[in-house]
Amino acid sequence: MSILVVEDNRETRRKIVADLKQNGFKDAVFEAVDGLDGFQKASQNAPDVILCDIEMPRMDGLKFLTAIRSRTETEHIPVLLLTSNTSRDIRLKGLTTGAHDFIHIPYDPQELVARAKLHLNAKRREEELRKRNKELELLSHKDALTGAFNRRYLCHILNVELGRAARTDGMVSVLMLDIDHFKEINDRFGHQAGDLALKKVTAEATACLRDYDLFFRYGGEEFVVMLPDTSKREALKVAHRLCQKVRAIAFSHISPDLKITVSIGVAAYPDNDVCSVEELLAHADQALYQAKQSGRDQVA
Ligand code: GH3
Ligand code: MG
Ligand code: MG
Ligand code: MG
Ligand code: MG
Repeated sequence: MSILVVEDNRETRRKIVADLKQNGFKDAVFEAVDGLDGFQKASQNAPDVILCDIEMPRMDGLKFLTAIRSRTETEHIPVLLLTSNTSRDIRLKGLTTGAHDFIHIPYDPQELVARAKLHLNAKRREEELRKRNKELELLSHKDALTGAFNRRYLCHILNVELGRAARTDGMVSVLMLDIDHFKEINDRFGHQAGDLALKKVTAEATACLRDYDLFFRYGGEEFVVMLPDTSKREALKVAHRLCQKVRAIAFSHISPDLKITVSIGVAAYPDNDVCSVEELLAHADQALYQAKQSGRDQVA
């Protein structure tokens, strides 16, 4: 945790820094001599709390605040404005520009430290929440068993991708995979072996796709691959490669007889003349049905 003190009055600045250092912020206090200096230091170090004077040369406290709030790296940092005989007008401007608090100069050292700690803790809690929200958001996109993205995320992201392709005259392809005779695999080797097969297929497929291709668990033993910027020709190649990869998966620790294969249906925008996610997936599903009808372990 670090505090930045932005104050052009040398005496006030030194005193604040000394008070903070004596009260739990020993190696964590930085100083800046005016708004511009403060803005540069805040941009470099992203301190946890900023104490900032209002009247300063080069860049005053309100301009400093505006600048801090306009950058993603610094927008959440609590700023406490130092006010001496500041007008009500300026104080209101400070609040509406994003100041968290005011400290009246001359200040009470204990109160100054207490306020700094209050805002530090609040910021820490906020950061924790933001982090957890991000983790939850990511989790809400994933399937619990395989770690693949889930169907909800597929609908969202494929819609985004299809929109982009339509706007930019681009392409997007999808593969729909279904494990062949999976019911038999469960029946012969047990449900746990079936679960493992689902995880293995996910791991193998994810490993052989490009970074910007996404792998989804669509339902039970069905998966979808989204291939941005990919023609149907290219998508067919990817599908054949996936078929081969799955065929080669060994489950020797379960049984040498456990082998899995997949059937894959391919569809592409604009090839299939589709306007919606539903239509694109329906085409892939029809192709998958053909692959199944033609004997499984193949691409259509
Ligand atoms: P096909 O080649 O026509 O696709 O035959 P299939 O047996 O794979 O298809 P079917 O739809 O008859 O059976 C799918 C099976 O997948 C049935 C279901 O119990 C199993 N399944 C679905 N989700 C899971 C899961 O999470 N774990 C396990 N182990 N099995 C699952
Ligand atoms: Mg000043
Ligand atoms: Mg199925
Ligand atoms: Mg089926
Ligand atoms: Mg199946």
